[in-house]
Amino acid sequence: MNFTEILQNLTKKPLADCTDQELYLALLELVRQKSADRVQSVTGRKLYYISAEFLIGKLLSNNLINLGLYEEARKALAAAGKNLSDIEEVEPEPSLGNGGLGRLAACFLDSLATLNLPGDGVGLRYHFGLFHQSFENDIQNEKPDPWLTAHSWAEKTDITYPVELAGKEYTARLYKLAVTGYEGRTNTLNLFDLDTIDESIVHDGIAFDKTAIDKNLTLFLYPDDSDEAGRRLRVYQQYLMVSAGAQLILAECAARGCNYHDLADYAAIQINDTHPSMVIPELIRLLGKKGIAFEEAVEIVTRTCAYTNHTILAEALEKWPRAYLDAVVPQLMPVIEKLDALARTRTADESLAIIDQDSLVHMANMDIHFTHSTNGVAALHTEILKNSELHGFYELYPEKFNNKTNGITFRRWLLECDPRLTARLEQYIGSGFRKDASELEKLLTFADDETVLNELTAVKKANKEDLADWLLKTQNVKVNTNAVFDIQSKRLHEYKRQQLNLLYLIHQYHEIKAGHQPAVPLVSIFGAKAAPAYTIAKDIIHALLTLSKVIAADPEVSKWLQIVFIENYNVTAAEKLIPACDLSEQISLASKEASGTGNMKFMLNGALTLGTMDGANVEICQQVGEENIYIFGQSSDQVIHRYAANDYVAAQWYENDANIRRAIDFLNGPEMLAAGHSESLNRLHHELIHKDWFQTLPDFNAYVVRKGQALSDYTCDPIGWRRKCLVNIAKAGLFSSDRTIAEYDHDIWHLGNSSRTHVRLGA
Ligand code: Z16
Repeated sequence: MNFTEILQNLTKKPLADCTDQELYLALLELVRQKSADRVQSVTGRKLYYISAEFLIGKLLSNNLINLGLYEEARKALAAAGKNLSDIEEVEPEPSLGNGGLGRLAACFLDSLATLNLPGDGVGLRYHFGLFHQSFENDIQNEKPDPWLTAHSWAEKTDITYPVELAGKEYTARLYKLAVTGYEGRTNTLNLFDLDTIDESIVHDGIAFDKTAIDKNLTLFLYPDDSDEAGRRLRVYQQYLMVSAGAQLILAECAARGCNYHDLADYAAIQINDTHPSMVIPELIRLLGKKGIAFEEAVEIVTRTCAYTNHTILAEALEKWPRAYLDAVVPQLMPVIEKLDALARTRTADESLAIIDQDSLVHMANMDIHFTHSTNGVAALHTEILKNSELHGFYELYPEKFNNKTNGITFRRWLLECDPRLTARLEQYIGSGFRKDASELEKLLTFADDETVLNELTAVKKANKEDLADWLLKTQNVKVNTNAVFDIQSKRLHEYKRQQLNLLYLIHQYHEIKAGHQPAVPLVSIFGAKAAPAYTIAKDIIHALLTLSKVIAADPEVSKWLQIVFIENYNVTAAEKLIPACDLSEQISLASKEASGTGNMKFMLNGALTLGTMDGANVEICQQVGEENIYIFGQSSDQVIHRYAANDYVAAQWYENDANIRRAIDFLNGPEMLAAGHSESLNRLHHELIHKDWFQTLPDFNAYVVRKGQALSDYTCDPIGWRRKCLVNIAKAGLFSSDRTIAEYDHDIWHLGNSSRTHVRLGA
């Protein structure tokens, strides 16, 4: 059968007569069948990547590419007058993650399957995932974002496990989603849910009754935690995930012959941030029920589990009041108390305890004591963990600490999102880079080939035209594709410093007004969701939207400057933005961004980075060399010292620098107040002068200068600019998640039969 016949067998009528919806369902079914053919039996150690988030994005094209069906499908559909990209639009995006951490989990699943490693995900089947963002009156508005349609990638199974929450028994049901590898095996993403969830209790945006657990437990990813009921609900969610997950792991291992004493020979469990940390006491509890004594269970679990830390922001390291745990998971508290007592026999340092004097349970502390590996996600981040944030732990367990610099899957972030660039690369260096990312370095031989450089410029230009079409269609804005496309897309957080970019744009507004024309027109694009209860983050969004209007209304300025804040930034939007980017904004306060992964995606697609020496930017700089990246700002050491000395006073910077003052005072000056909301603008103005916790002002001038340099290079030396882009693409291979996963496997997991684990336990 040819491809058209195969598809027609599924649609039961000529393809030309099918709706896009019918074709989507046929392709979904085809992918199901083909991916099932690639399921392999497991021998030896298997990974369970347990995570509250898997930001998988749309799956149709990704699966077609990985199964080698994309081109055939595209051609068969085209022959029937159908467009695969129209069919892609039918698919709702599963937004089961906030940002980097969730997307990393999705990239890791792709690489595990691609490398033919046995590794499944364990998580929750949220009904809505992250909220849908719209702007109403230039203010972020949140609504549910449904993705579960009648025919969904996640298939319901008959497998259920009992989970006890607050003394009541609930039934967790397993849904399985096939994870295809690129020319590799098929693994599984296991997602748990309750049958009793009631989507109709959601009202007024994303509000719902937080007490009706049987109806609301898996409604949303990260329900609003600004009140206590919301925080308790997170504990409920986390325990549902880890208890059902632990039962699944034990059942699968037992079915393969595990006698529980040898669990570590059958399973490796990676704990993704602290959200799944309760899997440690839960496994110890379940092993106890199988007749294994506490001491041995602790050793088994320590050998089986490993922990990844994704942040040094203290407020992001979870500490649960023990009263919550007493109420929600009373069965775990005796175990957690014994773990606390055991930890206290290993160290007298109170700050390393699990239960502190205020009766807070420190989840990360439990992870580090009772897993065999703690890793950071970029070289700088791991060094900061070892030398400052987790220094006491590092002294106690030096052998547990290791670095695993993040990575991204090139299937989604190059082959799928940038087919033009992919085709050119194949023409220059062959297709080996599809499986071995380090082959991108072959591109360096073309660094002085002007034909190649001009072709790369043409690719970028065409991608910018595509983005311009998409912006017109979806956001109703027109952009000038001769302008530099400068993009900052990531969650809205003060440490990521969208407000620094905002102050720059105000500065440019004034400069243009004063007759200082910039080197080139600039289109400054933002994509970001703010946590619903994060007031200052929402104020920053409002200020950018308001400034965007002020500029658009001013013909003198709008010739040179345009701000586009796209609505509802998600994986699908990222796939449109990234290939069209010239300048990638990675401007977090040094030391605060653990790694970043957007930085890698932009680089791979031939954008240059404007960034601080933070997270993986440091390694990007090392790869490409200082002449191929725009670095500015304080170093992480300077920042850490400033925090330690506690002597940063924003108001002094404001008073002593006329440019800073001019930019900040514009925020609630007459032009902005006429176009925006005074309460929000005044609040942000006040925050920047009197707090500025993430030290925007000390980096302001350096940022203005460096960005100016980048824009003038872009205009004055287009060939030199494109050569820098080429070097960035060529040097991006290090940031393939295939490399990251190979390192995890080599150092921590030892999957399959290749080797048994011989992990050294702590003191
Ligand atoms: C998250 O996305 C990250 C850290 C965290 O503690 C919680 C969430 Cl939801 C991010 C980091 O901020 C980012 O630097 C990193 O690249 C990403 O996790 C993946 O490691």
